[in-house]
Amino acid sequence: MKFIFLAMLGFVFTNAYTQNFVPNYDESKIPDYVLPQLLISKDGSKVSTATQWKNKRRNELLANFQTYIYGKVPNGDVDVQTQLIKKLDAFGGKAIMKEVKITFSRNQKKISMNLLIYLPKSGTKVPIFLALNFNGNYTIINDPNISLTTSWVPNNEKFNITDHQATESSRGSAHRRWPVEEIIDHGYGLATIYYGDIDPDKNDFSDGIHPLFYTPGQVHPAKDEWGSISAWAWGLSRAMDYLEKDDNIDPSKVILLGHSRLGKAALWAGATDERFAIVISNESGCGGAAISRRKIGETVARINTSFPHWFCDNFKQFNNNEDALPVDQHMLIALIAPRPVYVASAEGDKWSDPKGEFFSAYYAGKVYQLFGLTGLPNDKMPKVNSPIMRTVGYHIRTGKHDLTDFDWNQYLKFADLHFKK
Ligand code: GTR
Repeated sequence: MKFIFLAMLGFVFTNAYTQNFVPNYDESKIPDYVLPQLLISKDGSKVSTATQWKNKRRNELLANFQTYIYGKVPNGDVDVQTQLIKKLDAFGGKAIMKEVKITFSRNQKKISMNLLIYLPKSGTKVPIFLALNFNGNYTIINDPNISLTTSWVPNNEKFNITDHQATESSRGSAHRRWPVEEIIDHGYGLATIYYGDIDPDKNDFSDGIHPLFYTPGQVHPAKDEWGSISAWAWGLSRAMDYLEKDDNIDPSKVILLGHSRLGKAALWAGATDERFAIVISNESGCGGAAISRRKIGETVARINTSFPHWFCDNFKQFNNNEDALPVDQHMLIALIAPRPVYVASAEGDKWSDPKGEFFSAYYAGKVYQLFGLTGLPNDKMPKVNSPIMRTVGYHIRTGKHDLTDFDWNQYLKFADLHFKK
């Protein structure tokens, strides 16, 4: 009874806050702020070499992001079973399509995620993009061979989804965001997973991967334990465990890509798992690439209220209190160094704060310089549709919040630039 009352109260508060929230889009109204120092260690010492960064500063920052923002993955092994469920020719025989079911079990509970893979038939181990998708593997392309997801999906009248179960009517519905044949023709593979297989995107910690790691009696992650973004990132690392074993894939050339909330997950996975060779954030915004202290568009308080399950509970201490954060998001980008990282924004996506995303990418450059690599050339945002590609890449394109062909074309070029040199 008490729990139901509190849940109702929470719901009323969330709705009221979300409805009354007025985002600031005026640069002149940004409060003065000082970014935490990237290259000064906790003990006050200066970080001036790549070794000092790798052995000391990087660990301090990673620990802060773990404790205060995304949450720690609890200790303990999980049993993993991998099963190849489909292997077929695709695109008239120039590619193969595979479905790999990966089942995790622990604590008498189990969940499965389905990895959908397209690979060009090239005779060599290919580089591959790995990306989570929003609505199910079967939505990324109109291919009748792809299994419908059996995980919880959001209801959607347009696609006749009324009981949180995927229906045939949304097969291929997201194809515009997934130029699979172009990726194949470019010599790359694509692997994708429905993010809801790992943890359904709702404020409910009784489903998804979290309960497998609970201690006896636990029903919710501890304050510094993983929220959903960290869980999705964990799933990406488990997909990587599989990619490393696939004979047709080059595990040293896995490019992690994510859009929006899945861009936040891609950045966090790229920060925590150094096996990912390149990391791409497409319009990841607040809690992703955007500087939190700018408070433009979506803010920490707003994201923690609308999506209370995305970050760890400790992050809520920083609602309307960004200056107290021990880190800011340029440090997240820096955690990816020395591996190439690409941050992308869209002009019409003010909610994600394009300028704040650009600044993160720019400031992270200091760490790339320690490795003798080049970040973005200066703190002036480039013109729209004029990508910059160094070890750090950035573009702002025309158009709205989306993942478009323009974006993909840049990512293919960026991957070529770093893999084919
Ligand atoms: C919005 C959210 C953003 C972004 C976006 C998305 O509602 O406020 O942080 O993640 O969703 O994932 O499409």
